[in-house]
Amino acid sequence: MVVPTYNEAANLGWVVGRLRRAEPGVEVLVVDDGSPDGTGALADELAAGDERVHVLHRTSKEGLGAAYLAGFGWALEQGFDVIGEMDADGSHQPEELGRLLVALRDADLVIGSRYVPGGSVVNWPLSRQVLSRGGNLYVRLLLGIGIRDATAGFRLFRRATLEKVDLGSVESAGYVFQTDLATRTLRAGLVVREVPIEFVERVRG
Ligand SMILES: Nc1nc2c(ncn2[C@@H]2O[C@H](COP(=O)(O)OP(=O)(O)OP(=O)(O)O)[C@@H](O)[C@H]2O)c(=O)[nH]1
Ligand SMILES: [Mg+2]
Repeated sequence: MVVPTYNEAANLGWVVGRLRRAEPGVEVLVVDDGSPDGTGALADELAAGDERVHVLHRTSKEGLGAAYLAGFGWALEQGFDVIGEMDADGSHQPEELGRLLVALRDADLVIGSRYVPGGSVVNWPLSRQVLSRGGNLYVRLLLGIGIRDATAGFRLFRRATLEKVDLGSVESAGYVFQTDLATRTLRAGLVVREVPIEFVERVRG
């Protein structure tokens, strides 16, 4: 699981601990963009105490997409068969990862989705819900895709999926990276499955 961080010192230990307990076989790569709050040093401490925790330090904040591309590159190089994404702030619950793993048995990309039946968002004000649902409707119409939650960042890719979507030509550096990768996966003729998740608004940081 690739976990990008920018100023997540209040959350990282909590989330990585939960992830390691929920899925002991999963390795974690923290990709920190030189967070001024010391998240990078905290990640190093976690890695020093756990051989399944790794850290990639980047020198400046270049956006979520750029951090994921770096993380995916590392994970592909290491030879992992399944490569995932999740936020470091607790919005994506490690305890739900097991269901995503099961769904990947017959999919090339699994998205933990807020907007399929059974999915939900906890503690978002109406304005944020409208922005997120509106953004999803917009990209769905613009790109002609059927994914209900194309902006979601709790995901699992098969290694072969990342190899087929030509990561070298990805230009989206920010949050639109998620939509870009989902669309590329569909256009490569691959199977995308959405699994309902409960998304929880960050409580700290
Ligand atoms: N490495 C890196 N991580 C980032 C960057 N921007 C955001 N992140 C991380 O990406 C994940 C998602 O970002 P969030 O800030 O939670 O985005 P959000 O959920 O839309 O916003 P919040 O409501 O504040 O939680 C978090 O783990 C962030 O720490 C970045 O530029 N570089
Ligand atoms: Mg968040």
